Amino acid sequence: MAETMTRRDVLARGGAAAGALAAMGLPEWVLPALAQGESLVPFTDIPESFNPNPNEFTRFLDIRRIDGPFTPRDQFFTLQHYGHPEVDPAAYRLTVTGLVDRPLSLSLDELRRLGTADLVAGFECSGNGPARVQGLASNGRWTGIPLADLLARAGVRPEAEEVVFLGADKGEEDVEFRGRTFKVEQQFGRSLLVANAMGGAFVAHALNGEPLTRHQGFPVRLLVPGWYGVANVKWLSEIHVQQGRFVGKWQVRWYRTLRGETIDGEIKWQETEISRLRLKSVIARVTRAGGAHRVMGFVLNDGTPLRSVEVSVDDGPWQAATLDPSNTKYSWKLFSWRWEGATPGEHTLVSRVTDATGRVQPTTAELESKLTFLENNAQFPRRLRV
Ligand SMILES: Nc1nc2c(c(=O)[nH]1)N[C@H]1C(S)=C(S)[C@@H](COP(=O)(O)O)O[C@H]1N2
Ligand SMILES: [Mo]
Repeated sequence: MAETMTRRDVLARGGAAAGALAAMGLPEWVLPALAQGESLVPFTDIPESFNPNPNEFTRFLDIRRIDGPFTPRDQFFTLQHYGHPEVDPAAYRLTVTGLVDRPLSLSLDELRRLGTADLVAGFECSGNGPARVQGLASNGRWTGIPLADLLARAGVRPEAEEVVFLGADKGEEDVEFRGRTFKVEQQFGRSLLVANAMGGAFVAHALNGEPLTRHQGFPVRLLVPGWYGVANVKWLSEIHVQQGRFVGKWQVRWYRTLRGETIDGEIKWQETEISRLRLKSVIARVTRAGGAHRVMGFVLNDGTPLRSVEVSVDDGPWQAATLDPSNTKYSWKLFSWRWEGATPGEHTLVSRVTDATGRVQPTTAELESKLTFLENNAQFPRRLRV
């Protein structure tokens, strides 16, 4: 039985289309853009319960819709902890405070005038993984000002150690201390060492050439290229330069990894903060045009050049995929692979990426000693039916 369906078939069936998609194992929300004569090969591994809009503030990217380098603004994944604050653009100020020679208070107009640089950056949430069909990932072209330029205007004092980024969003938090719990209001906050803040972080007011959406942090957000999403503080309201470490909940408690490393036969347990993106590749979409199949996907990493992306079918040999020429250092890196001689039936496809330093994307088994679920960059086998 031919299990593929062209876009025209789906449209022609009108109201029946959603039912037809569901019968094929595709949830109703998917209708990817397809080229003329191209049809989508359905994945059979998408959990029935998978819901790309679990609540009004959260949105997953349907990775089967990826058909170009930039995620459209209305599809860009969205995740946050306190909902979406309303920020009045007329009253908005970004302040730079603390250990600086010249504290700043900038209006949105001033930031737009200063911020004319572009940065292409893709990222994922550190909680992304197979259960979310890897939909907590996106790639955008951001416009704004390099943080180093902003900090140079303010003049960072030599004794400064950290730069703290505070969002306009806040909520009540339980702060536990030796058996006692205090309820206090907290702003979303993250910090970077001064060296990391100066090394490529970016203050953006636009995504793909248009003002940020409320979902993506309107009017202004931070981007730390090559880092997990949590570093990219949205609705940015204050940049505070300080001595001493910032130890807020979202920095050192909620976003942590506990993993064991075997050294000389002994296991050592380590807790680390979530920082740079771990090397990951994902097969996102498989299409058929004529007799040929095309497998495409994306890689996320910390900006280290890549050595290879490979695809294996049904546990067969690794075969080299082609990286897209549109890829840049901090973008996600699109890849494609031509699948010759696909036979009708169920198949398993998996990709694996290796970077120039020799790091290889691990298997799920190789991540066994990671006890917490964040930073799951394991290879992601996909089931599909040809
Ligand atoms: N102010 C603020 N910024 C935030 C968050 C938040 O809760 N509040 N969540 C972070 C997390 S965990 C992620 S994964 C990214 C998601 O960014 P996006 O919604 O633009 O995809 O925003 C980050 N920035
Ligand atoms: Mo996240």
